[in-house]
Amino acid sequence: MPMRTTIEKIVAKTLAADIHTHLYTPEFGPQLQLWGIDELVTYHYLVAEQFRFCSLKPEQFWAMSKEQQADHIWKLLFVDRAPLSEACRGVIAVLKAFGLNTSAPDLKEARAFFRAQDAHQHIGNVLKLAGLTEVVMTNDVFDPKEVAVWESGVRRDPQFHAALRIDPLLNDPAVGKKIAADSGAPDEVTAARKFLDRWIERMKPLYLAVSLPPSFQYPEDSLRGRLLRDVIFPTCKANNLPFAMMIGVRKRVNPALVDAGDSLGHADTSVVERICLENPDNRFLVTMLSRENQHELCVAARKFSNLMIFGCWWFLNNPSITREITTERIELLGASTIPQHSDARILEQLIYKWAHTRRMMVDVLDEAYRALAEDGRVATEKEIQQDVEQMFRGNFQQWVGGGRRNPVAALG
Ligand code: RAT
Ligand code: ZN
Repeated sequence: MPMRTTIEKIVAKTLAADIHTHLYTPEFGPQLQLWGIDELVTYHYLVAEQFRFCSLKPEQFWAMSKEQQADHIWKLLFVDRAPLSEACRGVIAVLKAFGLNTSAPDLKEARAFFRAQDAHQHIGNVLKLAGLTEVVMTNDVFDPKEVAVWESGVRRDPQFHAALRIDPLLNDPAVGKKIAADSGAPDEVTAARKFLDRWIERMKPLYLAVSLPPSFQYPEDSLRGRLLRDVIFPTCKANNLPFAMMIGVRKRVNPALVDAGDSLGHADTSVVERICLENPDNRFLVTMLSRENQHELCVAARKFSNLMIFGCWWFLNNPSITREITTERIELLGASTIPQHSDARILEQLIYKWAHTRRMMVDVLDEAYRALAEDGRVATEKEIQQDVEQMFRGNFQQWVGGGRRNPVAALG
């Protein structure tokens, strides 16, 4: 069988684990568990794009109901013109996957289709279509909607893992003070430690996570610096949990756009190196948002085997860029990376985001194994299978599975 056909077959049939999503099960309630055509079409990536093609003011857009927003975006981005962007093509790919009209003049047919689905069965179908074994949620313990669900003792779906997300604690000094005041603890550090211990016990997360600005520094004489050193790293170590750092987001550069108003910036990769060096017994999962950080991050992972790079995050999740970054990672790190996560916020996005990842992986691996063959070694089908399994699921399982791991000893 020609090599590309073998790679296509393996990539298509190898199941993946999705290490970072914003998805929930129905038990979390309709405000958190998003699915269906109106949510798909009003995805915040598309909210940002529709402002490129009309003169609506943000306040006029937000004044519309969800259905009105979806109708408006559908007409503007999908009917009046070809839906060219990555986020637009994603909606088209989802419609196609369910046999729905991708050139529909309106959303009637799609609405009827999604309304007719049983929520639990639909989740199963979507995971199957996306080729996934499991997904990791993003559980914000500072969101009262989530807190209420967790405190009610929510039933855990084994395919949906928790990740304890702590952005407000690390990015807003007022939050640390409030936790201390609420708990009567003498200081933020003591209060935060107790707070996290309680949530780890309740949530049983696979990892702790934070998103950080490009200006992120460590060590630093700030509350964030102290919390990282005295609370986060020791807590993760004591509980044998990785710490995920998602670095490079500039929040609300255009606040009126809400979630669609965030941007990115080049961050300092030496901070990641320092953290890995000073905490050799901790495991770190790192993704960076700026394309300009990617090469440095690969080199950092060659130096520190407690660093696992994951995903082409958010604005990077476009085929031209994922291809470049994944090629670079494989050239520098072999299969010792987690090439992609979906970041899906709406259930059915799993279908297109993973289809696009698989398409990209075939191209990247085809080139990599072809180069290897030209240099004198034809990889066997078994070897290709092993690499794809490691990148799609093995690195995830070992990294979050509690075991100290070393995918490939530091490469020098
Ligand atoms: O990709 C996104 O949807 C962003 O809005 C963020 O949620 C980002 O992925 C994050 O996890 O902070
Ligand atoms: Zn995310």
